[in-house]
Amino acid sequence: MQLFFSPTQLDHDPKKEISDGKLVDAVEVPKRAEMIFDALMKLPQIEHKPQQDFGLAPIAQVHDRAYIDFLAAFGALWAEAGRSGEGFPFVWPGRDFRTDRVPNHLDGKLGHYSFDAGTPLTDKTFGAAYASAQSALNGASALLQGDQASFALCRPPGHHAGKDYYGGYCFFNNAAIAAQYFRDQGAQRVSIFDVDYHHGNGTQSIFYDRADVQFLSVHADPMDEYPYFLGHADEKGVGQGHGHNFNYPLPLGTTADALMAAIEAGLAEINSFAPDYLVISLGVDFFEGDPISQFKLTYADMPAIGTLLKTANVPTLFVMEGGYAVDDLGRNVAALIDGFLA
Ligand code: Q9C
Ligand code: ZN
Repeated sequence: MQLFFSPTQLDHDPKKEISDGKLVDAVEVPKRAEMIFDALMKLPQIEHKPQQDFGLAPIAQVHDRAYIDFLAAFGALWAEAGRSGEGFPFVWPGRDFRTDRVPNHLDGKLGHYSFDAGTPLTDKTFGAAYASAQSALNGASALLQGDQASFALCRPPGHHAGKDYYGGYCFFNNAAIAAQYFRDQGAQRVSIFDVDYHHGNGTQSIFYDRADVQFLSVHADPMDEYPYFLGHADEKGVGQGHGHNFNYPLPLGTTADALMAAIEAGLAEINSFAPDYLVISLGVDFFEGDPISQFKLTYADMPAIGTLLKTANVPTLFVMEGGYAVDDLGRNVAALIDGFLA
């Protein structure tokens, strides 16, 4: 199994984030990727090679150009405003405000292109998010060339990012970019199974009206957990996309049995859809020791999840999403992948 990761992804190195009314230490940090990389490299089946640059075009197949340009320009705009530290939005359009104009002022732009204040933006974010998306594209490319499985160690993560907004530590939607790339390279149908503690709101939104990309997500019930405003079971898709979106919200405190039952239900839908490729948006923030999450899976539960995902029996691209128990992160991901490869 090829592993894709570029050190440029480490350049997004925020020190602080806003949480619980305070500026606290950032949890989505470069060390996450280092821990996962080191643990995966210890698996005998993993190989890591230099990767290709697919450019901005496949990213622009998913994200608006103006949004991409804003992320690229952010560092200069922030410095020009004489500010230091990470950028955070603090004003958003209310329900009946206008969103058809992008404000000139930096604070207006930040609100226009985001949906939360918990996601630090730095002058290095664009480059790192670009490199993260390239890892996903390399992973997709490996499957297009015939590999049965590949692992894109994406970080910053992607599944909360929509076509023109960031949030939830996500800037470019790596899983969506990979899925779209499969389609643009001739695949007929692609499934994205989001197995992260949080609902993959960005990915759902991007494909909500499409029949060619099926989206499924197991996650903590949005009534009680971030992102709060999307991820309910009655979100089925619209227009051509109706019947191609599946949400499996689960209660806080969920353990392995219930999570695995939800994953099995999702796998049955994937099986009927018969995709050419499967993208797994993988977050291990369902781990009991995760500092921001409230599911109760243990290290010992990880291999069985990997083994279960393998039963999809479709060429599979893993795209890394969340997981914030940094010291346990590498071994949790490696144990799950070991279960998948067994
Ligand atoms: N007080 C991913 O897992 N909210 N993103 C944290 C902590 C944001 C998680 C609040 C959680 C986003 C990719
Ligand atoms: Zn998550």
